[in-house]
Amino acid sequence: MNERCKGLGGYLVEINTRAEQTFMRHLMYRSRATKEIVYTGLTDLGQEGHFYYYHSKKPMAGAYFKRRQPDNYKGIEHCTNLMRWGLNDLDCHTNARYICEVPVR
Ligand SMILES: [Ca+2]
Ligand SMILES: [Ca+2]
Repeated sequence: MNERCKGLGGYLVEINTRAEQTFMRHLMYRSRATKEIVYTGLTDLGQEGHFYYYHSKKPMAGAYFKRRQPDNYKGIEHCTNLMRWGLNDLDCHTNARYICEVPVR
């Protein structure tokens, strides 16, 4: 999915502030994607429990998880999806949509 974002000149979205996360969530709900699973660019693929932005490799800052997440359910949840009350970690092989962030030139 990050490759698809690269094709657009961007990368998987990096949520850097609570306001940005709220904005993303509103976009998602406005597009009626409420039932959709939508990936963000946060992952802990490098080291379990240490979430970072897939594109910039910087540690997670500003974004927030929902209650009781991340739970690394079944030990295979290393990607994240945007939910109403915060982020959730989920299996990176989940068939889902994703948000690309494209810098303005
Ligand atoms: Ca994990
Ligand atoms: Ca989870």
